[in-house]
Amino acid sequence: MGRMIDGVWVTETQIAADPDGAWRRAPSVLRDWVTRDGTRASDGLPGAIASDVYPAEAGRYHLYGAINCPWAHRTALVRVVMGLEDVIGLSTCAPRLTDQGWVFDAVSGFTDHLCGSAALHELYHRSDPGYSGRATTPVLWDRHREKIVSNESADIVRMLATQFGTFASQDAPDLYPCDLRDEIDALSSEIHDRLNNGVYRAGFAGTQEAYEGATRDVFAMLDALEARLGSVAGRAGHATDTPGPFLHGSSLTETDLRLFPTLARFDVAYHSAFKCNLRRLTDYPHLWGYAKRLYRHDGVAATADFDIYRRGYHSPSAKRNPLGIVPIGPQLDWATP
Ligand SMILES: N[C@@H](CCC(=O)N[C@@H](CS)C(=O)NCC(=O)O)C(=O)O
Repeated sequence: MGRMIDGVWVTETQIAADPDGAWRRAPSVLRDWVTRDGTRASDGLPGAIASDVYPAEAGRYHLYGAINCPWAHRTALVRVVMGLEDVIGLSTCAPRLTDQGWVFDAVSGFTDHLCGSAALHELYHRSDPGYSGRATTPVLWDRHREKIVSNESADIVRMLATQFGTFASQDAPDLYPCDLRDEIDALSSEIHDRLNNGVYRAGFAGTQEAYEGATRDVFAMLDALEARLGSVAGRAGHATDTPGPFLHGSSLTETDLRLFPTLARFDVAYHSAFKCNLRRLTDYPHLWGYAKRLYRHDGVAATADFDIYRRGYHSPSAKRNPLGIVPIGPQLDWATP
């Protein structure tokens, strides 16, 4: 692993926990926007944090991700669910972090077929030769200006869900409908803090106390989601009396696509590699059924690779898995309803 300092890659040997033992995710710093017409005022986007805006165009933008990265996964999911595969290109880094961070590897088929980079940090440098910060996936790249538009997955999800409507498939869902926006924002943010990022706080914790706090958060959130999916009461205030099949009722939304990557990795990776082991996803009947339903949604299965998750999260790590031994299970049946 490493980071960029003044445009130069510097290797690091360990992920640092804070002195209190808690692990804190560094905030994303590249947060410009693609908007429908290239203007700042665009429906669906949060306040004007962007210093620059770009117009939505077919063939102009390219996503960089990694199969094992859950943040990249959510952007890949929105891309397929909206039918934007021919509009926004995709290059995938090799599914392992090296001392050069994320790298490409032609031999195993993970190439940057747009810019021909050997490592993702080269793109950060190309975008801004003075960049300082982490070189994370996902990245939304503008081919015209040769710049990174954004390296924040939540923003990329929102842009793809709301600003590319002209180019999306005719039956693309409205992933951020006006009447559910407050509810979507509130639930997505809670899931982010307690679960999406909670598993990392558990896995990278530097003390017993920090680990226990994070793990209890993870399971409190899973318990709440199980109850929500299983009862009408969980959706109080929403104008439907039919539970599910999605978190906000009958239609698929951003929140579902932000949750799925964490559920997909839970039993094969987080349960053992991050010690999130009070329960398994398969112990939650509603959540497990819901996760499998999402998996069967058009295009979703092709974005998931459980074997890569299992091997990636159990790769050698001085702190968590010094011998690099990879568990052989569990074997899960995602395909059967
Ligand atoms: N806030 C970012 C976080 C992305 C992130 O942490 N990605 C991880 C991979 S799962 C990464 O690239 N880590 C490398 C690093 O931190 O140097 C987002 O949601 O887009």
